[in-house]
Amino acid sequence: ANFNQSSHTRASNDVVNAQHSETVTVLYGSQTGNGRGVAEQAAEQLTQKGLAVNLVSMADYSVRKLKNESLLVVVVSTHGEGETPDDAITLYQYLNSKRAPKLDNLKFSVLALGDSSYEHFCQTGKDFQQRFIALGATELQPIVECDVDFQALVDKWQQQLSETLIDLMPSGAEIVPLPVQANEQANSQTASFTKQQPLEAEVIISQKITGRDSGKDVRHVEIDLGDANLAYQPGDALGVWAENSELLVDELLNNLQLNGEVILDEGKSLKQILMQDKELTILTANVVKRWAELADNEALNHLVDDTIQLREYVTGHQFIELVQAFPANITAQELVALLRGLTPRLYSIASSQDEVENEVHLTVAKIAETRKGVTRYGTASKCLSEAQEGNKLRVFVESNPHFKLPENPQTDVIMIGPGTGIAPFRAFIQQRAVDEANGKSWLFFGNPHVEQDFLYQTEIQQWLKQGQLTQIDLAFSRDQAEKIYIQHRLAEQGEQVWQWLQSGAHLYVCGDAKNMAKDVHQTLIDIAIQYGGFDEQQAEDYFNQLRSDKRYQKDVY
Ligand code: 2AM
Repeated sequence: ANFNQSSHTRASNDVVNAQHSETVTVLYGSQTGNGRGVAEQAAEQLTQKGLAVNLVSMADYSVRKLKNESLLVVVVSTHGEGETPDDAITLYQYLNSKRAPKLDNLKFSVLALGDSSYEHFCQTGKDFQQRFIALGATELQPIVECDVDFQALVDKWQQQLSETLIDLMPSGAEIVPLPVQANEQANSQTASFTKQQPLEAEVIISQKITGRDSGKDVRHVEIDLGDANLAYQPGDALGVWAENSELLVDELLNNLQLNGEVILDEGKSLKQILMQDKELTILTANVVKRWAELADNEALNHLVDDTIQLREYVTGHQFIELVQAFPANITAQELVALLRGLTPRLYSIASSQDEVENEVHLTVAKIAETRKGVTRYGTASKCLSEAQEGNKLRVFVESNPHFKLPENPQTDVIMIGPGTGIAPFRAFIQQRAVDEANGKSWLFFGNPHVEQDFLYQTEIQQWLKQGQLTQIDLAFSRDQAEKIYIQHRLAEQGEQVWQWLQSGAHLYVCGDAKNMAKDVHQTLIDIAIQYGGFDEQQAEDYFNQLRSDKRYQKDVY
């Protein structure tokens, strides 16, 4: 890196000696691009401070190097229900195995990324930290657990990290003024639309694809990308920014007896901030705890002290309901500080660009929950479900390297996607048709009722007829007395599933993380035990190996 190209001088405490001796290894493991982005940013900052930095993905890291590291920065995310990203599996297992080395000479810092609306928030990061400590390493600074609106915490962590690391370095002779850091990303010219700079796209159609009597409202949504250069691959997700509804914000302001017109620091009104920048429809444990402090209500205090009750409350309510049930006084500033930042919603893309060209398709379940006679909606799903032709949406592509078709078109694929989990498989099947791939394909799909909830039924029948889809197994859970789920179909087909896997098939799971993906995983373990002759541990190892080999990929939420 070029440290002394500029003569801009900063405050003297920012001026450091270049060419420090010890290398700082920055290791990242992330399912989406966030972890990599944060790691790159950290590496760049440390480099600019004159430190020697080695930035590596956990997927490319040779675990044997670990014992020789002295300074390690780990950025790792947790996804779904406490799951380790695929890239991190090998290192994670190594650290937890008997082969793990003593790390007495290691100083490290973990930055964990997660989503606090899930139960096992930042679990992978916490596990890494615990293992490093157990192996004798010491923390450079306490673990930082970041929520989905992570930037401010990341900046603070980074700042502190560079100060700590610089203090550790032997002081050299040469003092070099630093170049003023440019804020743009190095690749800003090539990257077209991003989370921060989304594309404004138009809705073509939003069509209900569940029946009139279905308990679910699922829409097939088509969006026109126009002539914008927004490329995506099957398996990628579309990020959709949606504002909170004005009705909901007014109701909240009314309940809190706050004036929405007051202008806060950023020159925006409270109402604008609540509509555009704050999360109102996904509740987190943190928000409830902080609200409990203000409300000082006995029942609520009990609730926040009971982890299980709190979790249930958080998943079953919105902020407005908390406010209504447990009134408290709060100022506009306090409210803004208490609420989590609004984040875009990610939808697995349901189309192949080679098939639909300048369009992108989504499969959207409208979130609508009625409690005490009042229906509460999900922010983006409401907006997408009710969209009319020509409505504008702010979107961007969130690429997902961990959910990709096999490179070899002859490789077989097993796709497990009940409910809206079918979305990326529609993209996969379209893509394989365009590519004239001749590998076999097998879809497992399920939903409550065949009459009401057989999503994309006509298309699926076409695919089967034309051979784009080789095989399908269906589980309509409520069409008979006992529940039948896709994992039951998977178990019934265990022998054949095992044969496919043995001959190199790739396995994909998309949909509910909490129950479905776990039950499917257990069923796969049972299949490997029964047909592969493994014990439980060997079966786990087998699927972990498949994950590392990118042959078992999940997109679960
Ligand atoms: P249910 O609602 O009748 O229980 C898509 O949402 C489908 O997934 C539905 O048919 C739903 O069935 C089913 N489902 C619910 N829990 C599941 C689980 N643990 N494993 C697999 N499928 C499940």
